[in-house]
Amino acid sequence: MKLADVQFLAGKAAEIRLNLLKMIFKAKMGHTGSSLSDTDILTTLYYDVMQLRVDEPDWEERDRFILSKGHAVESYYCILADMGFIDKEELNTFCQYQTRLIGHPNNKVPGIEMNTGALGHGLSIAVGMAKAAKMDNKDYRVFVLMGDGEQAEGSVWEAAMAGAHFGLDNLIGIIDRNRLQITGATEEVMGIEPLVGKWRNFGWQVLEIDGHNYGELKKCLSSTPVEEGKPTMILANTIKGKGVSFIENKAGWHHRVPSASELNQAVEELSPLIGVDIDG
Ligand SMILES: Cc1ncc(C[n+]2csc(CCOP(=O)(O)OP(=O)(O)O)c2C)c(N)n1
Ligand SMILES: [Mg+2]
Repeated sequence: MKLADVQFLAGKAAEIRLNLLKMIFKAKMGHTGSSLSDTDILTTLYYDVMQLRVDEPDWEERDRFILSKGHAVESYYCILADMGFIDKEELNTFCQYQTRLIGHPNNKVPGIEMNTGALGHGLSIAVGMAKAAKMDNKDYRVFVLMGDGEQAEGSVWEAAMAGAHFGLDNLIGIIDRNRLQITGATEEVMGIEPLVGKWRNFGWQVLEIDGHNYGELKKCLSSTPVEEGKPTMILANTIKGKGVSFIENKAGWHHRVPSASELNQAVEELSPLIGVDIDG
């Protein structure tokens, strides 16, 4: 990956992180740690990987994306606004009375395929979409982002079987492996290891990467199917709260709202990363 591309994505991700923090601060609610955790994954997907048309959100050939860890909607809304699917001004209505920008993904918002939020359902929906593409001889791919705590949902494993059974090599799952869920460490709340072995044994091609490394993200998100006839699962090792020092790796920040002084500190940390020189 070219240095300029990495710099562009890093600058964009910092901007998204700042916008989502401001949005959460204004609304006085939101999933701060969860959204900061997946910002680099979503930024790479939306700005560098997926085939989309902003002026035609329902374009039939578009790649599909489902945010199965729907609580982390803030990074998602901020990216959709930055890309132009919705107006940036609308972010000010997040979680306000009668807004479309409710606290979990809402498919009344252009660019959003599916309402999610009850964990454990995104992969099943993605299996259906990927199967439909195969049946219709379409080339689009289906991406689905799950949480690691979400792996404790039984329905994930039913979908895992179906994805392999139907040979859905157009299906790419991503697990945001930040090792925390709502109340603490995933391995304390409900052990999910060995995760690589589980997915391999369910018949998936598994790739393990650094979920904050744009080069690694781009490479594996772009190079599927890795093996014809097999769905792919990308285990993205991440840090919950990534990008803001005092939020990183703290379960308490799952859905904590920053105070005014915390927001100022986050602005100080993130602002220098925005708008880096992409010619460098
Ligand atoms: C079926 C279901 N049960 C419980 C919840 C409540 N809940 C919201 S977020 C969350 C933790 C999710 O952790 P993880 O999947 O690791 O996501 P992260 O925020 O760490 O990326 C839980 C249990 C839910 N949304 N859906
Ligand atoms: Mg987690």
